[in-house]
This record gives sequence, C-alpha cells and structure tokens, in this order.
Amino acid sequence: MTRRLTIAACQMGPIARDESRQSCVARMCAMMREAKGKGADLCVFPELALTSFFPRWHIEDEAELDAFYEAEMPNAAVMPLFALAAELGVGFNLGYAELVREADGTKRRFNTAILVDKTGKIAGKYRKVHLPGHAEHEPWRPFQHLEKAYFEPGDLGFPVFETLGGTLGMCICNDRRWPETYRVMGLQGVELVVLGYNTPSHNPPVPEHDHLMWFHNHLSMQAGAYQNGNWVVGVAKAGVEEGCELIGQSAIIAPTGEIVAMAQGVGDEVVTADCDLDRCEEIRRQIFDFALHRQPQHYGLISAPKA
Ligand code: CDT
Repeated sequence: MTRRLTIAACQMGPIARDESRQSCVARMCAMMREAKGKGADLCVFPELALTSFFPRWHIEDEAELDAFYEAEMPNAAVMPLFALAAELGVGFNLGYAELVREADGTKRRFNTAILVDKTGKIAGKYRKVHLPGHAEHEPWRPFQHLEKAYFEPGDLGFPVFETLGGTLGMCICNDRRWPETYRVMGLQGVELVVLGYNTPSHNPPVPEHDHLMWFHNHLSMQAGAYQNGNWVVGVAKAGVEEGCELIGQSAIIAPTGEIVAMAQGVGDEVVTADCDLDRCEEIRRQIFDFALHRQPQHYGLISAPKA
C-alpha cells in the first residue's frame, strides 16, 4: 500500500463579519474540487473557517457571541462539505468554534478542529490547548484577541488518529509555536500534523515583532517538523479581514524541515504537495531516534505543574 498522500493546503482569504456559513462552505467546496483535480487525498482548511475571526471583537451580548459557534457537527450548513468529501473521496481538516451544552445547561466553548476521512466520517477531534490573547476587554488595543474569554483550554490532549493510511494529529494556530505540541504527538508516532491559523501581522503588545510574524510562523512549524520527524501542514486565513491584516504563507513542510510548497497570495488558494509518510523515518531513525537518544530523566520540569 502506498504511503504517499497528496495534501492540499486550502488557504482562505478574509471572511467578512456578515458572511454566511453557506458562503464559507461554498468557498471550501470549490477549493476541495480544485484540490481533487490536483489529486488530493486531504484538504486542510484554516482555524475557525466558518466565520470571521470573532475574538478580535469585544462581544457582550451572549446571543451575538453564540452565533459564531457550532452546537453540532456536522450541521446543515456544513453538510455540503461532508457530502462532497464522500463523493470525491477526499478527507479534510476543519477548524470551528464549538459550543457544548452540558446536561445542567452550562455552556462550554472550545476552539476545535476535526479530521474527516474519505467517506465523510469524523475520524478525529482536537480542542485547542494553547489559547493566546487576553480574557478582559482591553480598549487600548486597535483590535482585541479575546480567545481567553471566548474559549476554555482544550481537554482532549494531543491525540493522534490512524486514518488516511497514516498517523495524523492536529493542533490549532498558537499551538504551533509550542514545542510540546509536536513532541507529545511525536511520542505517539505522528507522521502528519495539520493545523490552521489566524495570525494578525500586528501584535499590539509587542509591535517591535511585527516584521517577524512571517518568520516566526515558518520557524515554529519547520522546527516542529524537523525535531520530531513529521510532516506539518499549516494553513492560514489570510488577507485584510474586517480591517485586520492576517498573514498568509500557508505551507507544507517535510520532516526534514524544508518547505516543499507555499501559498503565493493572501486569498483563497489551493497548494498541493505529494507527501511520502515514509520520509518520517529518515529523521526518526538517523537523527532523532527517540528510543535510542532521548533522556527523559532530565526533562521532568517540562511536565511539572506550573509554579
Ligand atoms: N489564532 C491565534 O492563535 N493567533 C495567535 C496570535 C498571537 S500573536 C503572536 C498566533 O499564535 O498566531
């Protein structure tokens, strides 16, 4: 059986605040068809791909906030994407805001991603662990980053899934900057990490880093790929969204850390690469043989509870 997957990084341009789910799904379906035409086995879509990046707004009205979340998955609005995946035989990764209603009526909110297999069945779910930004309204900022108010940290860990002929894992946006994200999946034998992101080019607390946002994006993902010997596919929502510039640079990265394909623009764009999952072994056997070289007795601090 072949261990090669053709992966499509399906970057999205801006989503307006009033753009409907149906419109976003139609854009994704068009990209999935294009990806299939290029031989894709898997389409990777951005973080929170069904709505505008709403943590940039301070939203006090609960009903208004709830409108950005999905109470079930799949639902009527996204069914065309699930149906198309099954029809074409293409898997996909989709990020969305998840609203869970507990039996006692309590609401829980997560920044979530799912992996859907080639039959249109959900094969895996992940909830974002590292939530950036702030929990209170900070009016001095030109735009907010209220992920800490609108989501709770994911409670599923970093699971990996046997699907599409390989061992796949997910993370979401800020997670890609943390080495632990990749290592925890690497220790479970992950071969492909897929992720979506919404990264503003301006970071209000440290504007002196603004010119480094593109560099840090690739630096993190290339390091995660090389240091664990896995493929990484990072996909942006890019362009000027509601006045806020989001970086592009969606990339497919080999286990050697090399970028093998990258988006050219900041709009809807499909970029594909032929990814041989067996290449993970090049790194895992020759450089980072975990069984042979890791020294976990010296790594205790990493997993110790926060002081
Ligand atoms: N969506 C998301 O997690 N965005 C953050 C912005 C942080 S500013 C450095 C990110 O890590 O890209």
